[in-house]
Formats: sequence, structure tokens, C-alpha cells
Amino acid sequence: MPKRSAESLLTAAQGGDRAALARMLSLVERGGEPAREVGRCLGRAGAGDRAAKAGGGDEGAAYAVGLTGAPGSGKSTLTNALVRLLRSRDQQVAVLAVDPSSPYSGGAILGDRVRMGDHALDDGVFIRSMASRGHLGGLAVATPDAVRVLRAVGFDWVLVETVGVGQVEVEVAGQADTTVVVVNPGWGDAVQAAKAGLMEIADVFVVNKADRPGASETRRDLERMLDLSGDTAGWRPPVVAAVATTGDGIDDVWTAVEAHRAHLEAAGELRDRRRRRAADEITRVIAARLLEEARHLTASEEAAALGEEVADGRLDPWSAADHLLDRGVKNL
Ligand SMILES: Nc1nc2c(ncn2[C@@H]2O[C@H](COP(=O)(O)OP(=O)(O)O)[C@@H](O)[C@H]2O)c(=O)[nH]1
Ligand SMILES: [Mg+2]
Repeated sequence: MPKRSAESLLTAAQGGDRAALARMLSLVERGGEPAREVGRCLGRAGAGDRAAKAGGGDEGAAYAVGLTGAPGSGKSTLTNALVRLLRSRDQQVAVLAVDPSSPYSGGAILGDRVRMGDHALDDGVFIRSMASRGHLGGLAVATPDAVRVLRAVGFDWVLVETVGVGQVEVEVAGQADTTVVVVNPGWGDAVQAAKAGLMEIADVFVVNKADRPGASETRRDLERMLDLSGDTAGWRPPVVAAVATTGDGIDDVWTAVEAHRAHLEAAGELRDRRRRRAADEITRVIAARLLEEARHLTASEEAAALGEEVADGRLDPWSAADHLLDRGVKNL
């Protein structure tokens, strides 16, 4: 650990020091006490902001857009195109590329870096890949922290690209303010999207690679599934066709994202969503710490002896647990 406090890192990052920003994100990613200190520091800074704004809403803070979909569907290419569009409007944009399975393997992330290389020298863009393996509580905890860091540093937009459609990734994408689900023509005829739980989290569908045959069929399939999905709280996810490689349809994708944002803000839903997400996050943090404590409690010799008794049928597991819990929980 360097001597620099989370506060001084934050001040530097807010002043445009990208190394300080990267350092903060590394701390957040690694977890533990340093990550908590970063979180607390952001909380204090946020409290100051709120006081200064005299009760102003949080709608002005960076807006998070999640992009999810099967590997190869074109999320990175689309993200790159969106970054280009946002930069043309003079917006500050950060990209988090989350890879839950392979934090150190180069493949996907290196490829992403190359594809996003257009922006490598642009000050208004910050691109960062995030790992999660081995992280207590997983990226479900780390990603919102990272988004908060980027928010505090003053980015207008945070684009969060997840690498696949596993359960954790869907969860991460669902934590964004607006979630974009990317599918391809014939990509498992949209049914796969439903199977992966994407219908529930999608605010916008993009049928990318619309230069390939079958795009209109896939759009129609998605619209049919949306017809069946009933109550959508006043928002029906638009289905937008795009060709990320040429930029065709990118304006329409962004128009759909902005329409969703306007919908959330008009209805006061943005705050409600963020509040619900915060409650989920707190639950997850508590669950992770309780699990850690449970592992700690059951690692003792006493626990091993009790385990033997349970295995032999001389004791029931509930009594064994009571016995260990009576020792008191220490590390919370
Ligand atoms: N034909 C076509 N290819 C695309 C399009 N968008 C992306 N690709 C290609 O699809 C491949 C995977 O794209 P990538 O953005 O890495 O997908 P990701 O895994 O979802 O991030 C790359 O070779 C892209 O050039 C598109 O709209 N049309
Ligand atoms: Mg990618």
C-alpha cells in the first residue's frame, strides 16, 4: 500500500490524473479494507456534494449504461461506436469491460483494447477492464463501486460491457440505469435471450449485425416476445437494428437509450431504481460478510469435532451451529 490516502487519490483523479483513477479502481477491484476506504471516501465526497446542492437530485450524476449479450455479438464494437458518438457531443465517457471468467487471460480484453484503440489518446475517454475472480462477493460488489468512482470523478456516462450472458454478467448488466441487450440475426431466434433472463433486464434491444440476413425476423421475434411479456411499468423496450462496424443505426441506439433515461427521470423511476439497487447491494455486502464469518467459525478444531459428532449421528447440525454461533461472531 502506498502512503496516498483515498482522499488524495480522489482529488488527483478529479483533477484529471488518470493514474490515480486507475489506482482507485484497482483498490476497489481487489476488495478488502482499502476498497472500503475508497467507498467511504466517495460517500463523504458525495455527502459534501449533496450539501452544496442543497437537496438537489442525483439525476445529474454519471449515468450508467450496461451492454450485455452473447460473446461475439458485437458489444465492444458497439461500445466503441457509442463512445465515438458521445465524444462528438463533447461528453466525457468511461468504459468498464467486465470479464468475470478470465481476469488475466489476454484474449477478449486485448481484442477489446484494439477495437477501442481509436480512443486511446483521447482525454475525454477512460477505458478499463475489470476482473472479478477470487474477489469476495464477486463483481456484483466491485462493479457498482467502480461506477461510483467514475461518477465521483465526473464522467457523464459510464458504459459497462459484460463479456457473456452468464448469471453474474446478467446481474451486472441489470445494475445499470439503462440495460442494452445485444442480439444478432438468428442468434438462437431470440429464445436464447429469453432463456438467459435477458427479457427481464432489457430496456433496449439492439439487433446488431443487421447487415446479415435474418435481422427483420429477429426483430419480429423479439417484438412478439415483448407482446407476451405483459406489464412493463410504462416502458416497452424498443428494438433497434444496427451495424456497429459501419455505424449504421448507432444514432438510433443512442436515441433509444436517451428515451429510456428520459422515461426514468420523468417518472421519478431513476431514483427508485437506484434506491432498489442500493438496497440489493447492501444485502449482498452483508451476505458476503456473513458467509466469510461462517467460514471462519467452521474452520476451528471445535467445529471439526462437532462435525464428527454430526456425521456419527450423535448431534444434529442445528445444535452444532448454535454451539458455534454462541461463541460470537468476530469479524463483522
Ligand atoms: N458483419 C458485422 N460484423 C460485426 C458487427 N459488429 C461487430 N462485428 C464483428 O463481430 C466480431 C465480434 O465483435 P465484438 O465487438 O468483439 O463482440 P463482443 O464479443 O460482443 O464484444 C468482430 O469481428 C466484429 O468486427 C456488425 O454490425 N456487422
Ligand atoms: Mg467484447
